Amino acid sequence: MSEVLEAHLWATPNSNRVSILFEELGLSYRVHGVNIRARAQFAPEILALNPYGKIPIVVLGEGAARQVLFESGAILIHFAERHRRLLPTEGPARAEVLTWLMVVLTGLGPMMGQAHHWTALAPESPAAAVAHSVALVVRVARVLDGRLATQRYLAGDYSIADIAAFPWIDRPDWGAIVLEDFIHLRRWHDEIAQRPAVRRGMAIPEGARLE
Ligand SMILES: N[C@@H](CCC(=O)N[C@@H](CS)C(=O)NCC(=O)O)C(=O)O
Repeated sequence: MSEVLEAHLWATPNSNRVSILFEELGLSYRVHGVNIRARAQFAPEILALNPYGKIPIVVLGEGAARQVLFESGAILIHFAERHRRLLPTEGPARAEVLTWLMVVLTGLGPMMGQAHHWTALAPESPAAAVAHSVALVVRVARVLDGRLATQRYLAGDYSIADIAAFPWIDRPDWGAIVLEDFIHLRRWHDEIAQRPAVRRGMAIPEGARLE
């Protein structure tokens, strides 16, 4: 019997990191939808898995071997190590992937999330908050664009750094940017968007919408 693998996800960029990862690795997993617009992330059963009340969450194994993982970066690293794919196992190549993964985890996702909040979700959009959050998105987008001017992927071969970045770059409007202003980032985006596993991963959970 195959090992239990469950993912608590919604149609969000951090969830899509995990669905793309699992699709790239060819894993069989069960998806549980957590509609964050309906505040389902604060249901007791979700808080019991992740006290932070955030998705993605992954449950692996059962009984004494059951393990709950949250934080998309930790999930990406755990499964890449376990399957020895999408992350070099040692040396400078591994450090390079982790370096760009950290840029994406700490600089891209949170800044785009803040920009999306101030430009689209908040009841008010104070000019200073909009300018500050969008400037930080532009700053990191320029860094990624510069990197991709000389590299096909963010760090060596296609890796978990690319998987972490893609679902955010696929939603440029959240950061009030247009990919036409970042031609190398756009080239990278358009190539990754063609990957069958990425297409499948971006459509999970099936039917989920972030409204
Ligand atoms: N650092 C976390 C961030 C997770 C996160 O913020 N997830 C969003 C969806 S993309 C969420 O759960 N939002 C609902 C909330 O914060 O209440 C990660 O990388 O997994």
